[in-house]
Amino acid sequence: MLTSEEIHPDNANHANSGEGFGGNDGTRRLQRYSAIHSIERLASNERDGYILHGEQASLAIIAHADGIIRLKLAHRINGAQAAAPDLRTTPAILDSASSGDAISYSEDESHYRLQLANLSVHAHKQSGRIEVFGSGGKPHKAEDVGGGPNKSANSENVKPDHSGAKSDSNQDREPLLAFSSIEWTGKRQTACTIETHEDSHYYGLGEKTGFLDKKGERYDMWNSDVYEPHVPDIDALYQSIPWLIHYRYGAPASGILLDDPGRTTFDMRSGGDDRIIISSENGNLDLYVLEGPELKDVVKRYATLTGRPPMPPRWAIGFQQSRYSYMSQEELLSVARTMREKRIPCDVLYLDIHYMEEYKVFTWDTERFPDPRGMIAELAEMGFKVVPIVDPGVKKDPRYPVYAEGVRNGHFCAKLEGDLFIGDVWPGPSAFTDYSDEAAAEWWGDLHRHYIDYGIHGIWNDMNEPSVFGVPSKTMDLDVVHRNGDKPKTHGEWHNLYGMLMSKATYEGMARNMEGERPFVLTRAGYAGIQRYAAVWTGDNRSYWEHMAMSIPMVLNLGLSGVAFTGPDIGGFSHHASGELLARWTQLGSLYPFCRNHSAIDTIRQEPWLFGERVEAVCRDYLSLRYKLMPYLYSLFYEASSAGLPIVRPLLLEYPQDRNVSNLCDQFLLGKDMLVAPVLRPGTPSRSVYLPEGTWYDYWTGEKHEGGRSILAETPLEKMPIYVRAGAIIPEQALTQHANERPEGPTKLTIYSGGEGSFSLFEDDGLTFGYEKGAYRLRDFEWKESASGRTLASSLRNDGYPGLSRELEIVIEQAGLKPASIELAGSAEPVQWSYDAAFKRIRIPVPGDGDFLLTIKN
Ligand code: MIG
Repeated sequence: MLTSEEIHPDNANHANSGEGFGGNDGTRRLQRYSAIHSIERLASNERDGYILHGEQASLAIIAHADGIIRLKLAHRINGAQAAAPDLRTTPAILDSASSGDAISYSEDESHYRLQLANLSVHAHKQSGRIEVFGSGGKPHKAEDVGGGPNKSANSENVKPDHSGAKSDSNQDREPLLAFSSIEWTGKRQTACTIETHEDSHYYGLGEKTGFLDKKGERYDMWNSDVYEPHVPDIDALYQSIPWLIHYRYGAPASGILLDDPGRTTFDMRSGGDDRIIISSENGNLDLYVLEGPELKDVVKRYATLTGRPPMPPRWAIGFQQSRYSYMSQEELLSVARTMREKRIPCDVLYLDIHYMEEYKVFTWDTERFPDPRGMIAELAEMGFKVVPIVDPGVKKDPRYPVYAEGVRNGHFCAKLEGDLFIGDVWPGPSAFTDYSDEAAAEWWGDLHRHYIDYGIHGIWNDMNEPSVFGVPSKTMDLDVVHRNGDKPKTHGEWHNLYGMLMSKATYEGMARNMEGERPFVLTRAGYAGIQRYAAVWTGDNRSYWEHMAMSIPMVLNLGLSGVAFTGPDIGGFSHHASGELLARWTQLGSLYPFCRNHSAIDTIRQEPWLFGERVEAVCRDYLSLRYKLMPYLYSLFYEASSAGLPIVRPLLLEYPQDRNVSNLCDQFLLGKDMLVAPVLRPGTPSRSVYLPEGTWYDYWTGEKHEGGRSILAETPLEKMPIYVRAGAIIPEQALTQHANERPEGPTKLTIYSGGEGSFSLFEDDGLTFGYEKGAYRLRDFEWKESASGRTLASSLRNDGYPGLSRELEIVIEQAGLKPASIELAGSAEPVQWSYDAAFKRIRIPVPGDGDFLLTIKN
């Protein structure tokens, strides 16, 4: 427990001095990348680029991919000639990112100018100031919704500059970003200052505490096992995604990735309101600048740079129940039976550390779990999957085959001199696999055959920051060497990659050994690109109302940072849940991409039925809602996997012109058309909900609301407000108890009239990688309204999965008066539709065969 002694006036090193390494505190020997004296074309690189040479350093500027430019600093220590810059990337960056544009170069008295297809870079010779310009593409119209002064730049003036000529044709517009100084200390630490604006907003940065907009905050990137409560002071959690989105109303959005898996800092505080300072302890200023113009474009480009998530098996999208720990086979089976008896839909049960013998990974405690094979088979009969925890620490025990084999084959992390790194974790002194080494990673991956043989297809990676007990650093020694092929890295340089490389080895090993089935991996630690291998849960939160509220901005910013498949421990991990908290958190969690109830040893149990019938009913109803919405959710997972968009979104992503939503994070969108407004405090009979422009319907009652304003929603315990945008097309199915149970009847497509919209429905076997080779069905639906009538067009974009039922039940809500007629183009039979006058609802069964056009005549 810390006391006020911490803030003793004599204690000089107060944390809020906020200095990045580049802070101008005058005490450090700062070097500047200032005057640029020459430019040189990058030789022998697949991508086009130039190097700017300054007094103390050189800066390589490389066209990385469409709309993405890379800036990499190369130091020149003690004035020596800089070596050719090493342009190899970390595993965060996809090899397949398309090769960059050709760069043309020109120069005048003041500037070196580099022109790509869209982006351009101007380097000021004298000051070294680097400006990156976008294509000049106009973003959304800058509109004032709901008032507020429009201080933004007038984007009408923005003109594209493809001249590359000497005239300063960019003078009349603002750069996307300007690097006003790049500095480093004598210790190799670097910092760069980026000029922004008073009215700049910042998003992304992965998994951080705080609100949606990171303005005024300062965060470290250093994967940390933080059991202390997750409060605003905590500047680093389990994930480090050094990715920041810059946004101003009316101006093009942009993003910056600092690809450095060592300790880095993003400081939006110490430089004042109009600059950010990004620093790297190891001196790796390896920056990617991504252009918009829209926020969505920035997010999509980030996905082309670092990867999109693969489709999870459908069961992994179902509800999951966990506990630290289910202590025996009987206990796990009884949780499963209770779920089914009580009709609480559920797909996955977890095994935390007690399933192992002495916490040795790839073993079973045969006293607690005498017949794991029988147990898993019985659970499978009931429609449950089992996901066991696998930590990185391998118990140091010469009789333990995993340890013995790892040592013999040199798979574990070691110091340069050869000593194994041994750290204390659950099993006691343990070795840690060096996942940067190909052979070691493959060995680890294949060890998972052990689990697959028992019928296990999902793995939970924990403690992979890595967390180490009893040492001040709380992690692996920084001088441990990761072999990484021919480019060894110290742990200090690659710390933030450890967890991701573990999950990569796990995912790939599982995929190799599962005969075409898609594995599920859940991880606590990660780095940029983690979405390619694992879902992310947000670690050891507590059963605090505040932590439930904070899960929203966390999940939203993770989504803006490439990680779509994410969610917190529902009900809270440590501390003790109350029934009301569990009810509210289950409502909220039922619409998060990752939906798992988990709690810690020694806390009150929090399975959905433990707080009386009323809470149980709330949990049942909302988890059932999740399963009814499975076609919607599953299609959103496909959108994440194919387009790189998040599943839950801040309103800002869909309404970037709306000045009321820049920091709105007590409500969110599921997909683009469903607005979710959870209750985040106890005893709350009503809450205010902000509806953006357009018409919205209460999902529960059908009540119509005009947007662009806040409304007050009644919130008895049974109700979490949900609204649907007019024009939305929402697919649903009949309730099932798990995700692989076949729903009865046709897929229901509900259309909310009064606006226009579209939806792409994705369907496949939910299980295999077949979809990567075209074994899926993708149907695009489009709803249009005009004075003479309304139409629903369906077009089959891909028809690679013939096994599926094609039938649809189309339901048009708020349909107005009874239509004169309804026709289905191409169908000889008259359409058998019905009209419910009380609800103004039309129902139309459609055989759904391929393309069709449904016309509703007024
Ligand atoms: O607390 O394996 O975040 O979900 O139940 C130490 C036991 C270790 C931390 C994880 C938590 C898990 C627990 N683990």
